[in-house]
Amino acid sequence: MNERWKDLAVAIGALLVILSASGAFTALRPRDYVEVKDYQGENLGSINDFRENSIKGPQFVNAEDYILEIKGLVQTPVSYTYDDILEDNPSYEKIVTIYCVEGWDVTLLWVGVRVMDLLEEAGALPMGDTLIFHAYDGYTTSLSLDFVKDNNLILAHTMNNVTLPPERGFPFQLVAEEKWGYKWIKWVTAIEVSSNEEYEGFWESRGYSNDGDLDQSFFD
Ligand SMILES: Nc1nc2c(c(=O)[nH]1)N[C@H]1C(S)=C(S)[C@@H](COP(=O)(O)O)O[C@H]1N2
Ligand SMILES: [Mo]
Repeated sequence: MNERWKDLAVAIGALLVILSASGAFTALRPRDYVEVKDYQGENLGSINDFRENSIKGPQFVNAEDYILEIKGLVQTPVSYTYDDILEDNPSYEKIVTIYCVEGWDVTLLWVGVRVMDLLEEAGALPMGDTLIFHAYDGYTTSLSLDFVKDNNLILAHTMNNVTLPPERGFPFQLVAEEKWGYKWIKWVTAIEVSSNEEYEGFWESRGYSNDGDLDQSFFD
């Protein structure tokens, strides 16, 4: 390296130290580490192994304006910011494979908050047995509340140690383990407690099974 480049490198280094001390990088929360590719002996796929075929293409959600609503059959509707969700709830990690009906799958390390923890403050009413998830692109899907509870389903904010990129669902994607990929809603904006077990989301109302169980055909 010649001297001029060395000086430049030192100047950039100093600038980075000042910026990180001043908190300018806190916007990169929760984590922006290098992607992990294996974890506790398991080989993981990559966040680049997905095929992007969302109904309206990638959505770009701004963390500063983001609100997650908990609504429907609840004692008190509640709205959370991105920071509220990450700061006030423990995060859990799981290695789970997502299978799309189009024939691809990816196994990743997911980190996120439990859906049931997010419902606690709002308080689901006794007749609420279904959760309808709404997304920024108008997509919806639903699951039974018992399934979400019994499997400790999480809304992931991190995949393979990297904050979800916009096209992967930033800020949150539902990790709907044991269900086909169309239940893994991205860009989640609201969780609605409902008593309508027959509710059909975007793909479900177009002929895909409402149970969405991986061990069954995805056609109704
Ligand atoms: N909001 C939203 N979530 C969505 C979708 C979508 O179109 N919009 N597509 C679903 C489907 S069919 C799959 S397989 C998974 C993963 O899709 P991806 O590879 O496009 O991320 O996201 C699911 N979640
Ligand atoms: Mo899919």
